[in-house]
Amino acid sequence: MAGQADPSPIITIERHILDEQAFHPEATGVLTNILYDLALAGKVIASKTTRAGLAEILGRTEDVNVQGETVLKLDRFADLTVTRLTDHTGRLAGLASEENADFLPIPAPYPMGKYLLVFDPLDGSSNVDFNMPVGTIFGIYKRKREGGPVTEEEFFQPGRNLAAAGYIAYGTSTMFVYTAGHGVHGFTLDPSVGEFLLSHPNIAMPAAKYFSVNLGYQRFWSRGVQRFTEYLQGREGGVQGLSLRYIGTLVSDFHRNLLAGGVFYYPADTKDPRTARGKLRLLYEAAPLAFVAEQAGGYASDGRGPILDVTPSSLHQRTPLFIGNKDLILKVEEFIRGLDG
Ligand code: P6P
Repeated sequence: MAGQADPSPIITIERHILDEQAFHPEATGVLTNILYDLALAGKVIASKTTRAGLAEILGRTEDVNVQGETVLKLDRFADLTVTRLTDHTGRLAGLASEENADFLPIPAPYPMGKYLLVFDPLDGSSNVDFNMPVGTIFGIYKRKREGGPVTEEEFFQPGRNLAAAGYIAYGTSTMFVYTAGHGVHGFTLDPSVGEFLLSHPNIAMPAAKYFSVNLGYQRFWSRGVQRFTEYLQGREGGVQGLSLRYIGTLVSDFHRNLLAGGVFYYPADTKDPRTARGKLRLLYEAAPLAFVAEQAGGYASDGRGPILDVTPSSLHQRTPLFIGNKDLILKVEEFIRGLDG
């Protein structure tokens, strides 16, 4: 009927997170507020990434981070944005970022909270110079202890302990995707009102359409991973009809596979001693996305077992990562068990 109002409700991320809180009777609203803070950080970072070429924010700083990578101006901007929006609120006891060698305790005189934030402020940042999509990944843990100064080992928790996790994808639109243990929900930023609006409620990973891997490194993989790759390409009884899509930003490759169905993997390889255990980091990349994947009916493995069951022993520990449709990720575990011993 002409002029009939759209009956579907407009649900902002604030509204949705508050409704989510109902699932957690013990919730005090603190976790909710941390997610608000991260959504705001996403808006601020999006405002820079979508006009990086104009904002004099491209290019490199003089610094090299703990990964041995030159810190880009946008990395630093994203890291400071998340830190400055979360370190004084009394909700966190500490933050661990890809950009900093050590965790950041909450600076005096700010009050200490009961949660820990782990994050990669700008995943895929080297792609910004070429106008490719990038993202922010976050995970939120409860402290292991009540009160007192935070210690590094409080961050060494398996992903199974995550209270919430998600990412912000800065692409053709800006999306905030999160789970607090009751499904995965996606919000799209409406820049005209500056709000994230619910656009993808209860995301469930469909059957696989894509596989995402840097085939340029194929010769450096184990036999089991090479056999898995042949399987995905349809050889020797393998899967038929998968397309290869590889953006080179974990968040973007994961997000497409979450919505369209598929697997992403970055295996251990022999190309560089630094990637002998894989390139991606367990604490603030693999584990948060593994939580999202499992909540959407998928699965994430280090090639031997669930990523969510691995307890980190250092902040920047790397891990092989196989993530996406559960049937296919279980298949790579089978090939690795059978061929790599
Ligand atoms: P490669 C980006 O630098 C990143 O950390 C992830 O976002 C991405 O999945 C991976 O590295 C790409 O690595 O070796 O294929 O360029």
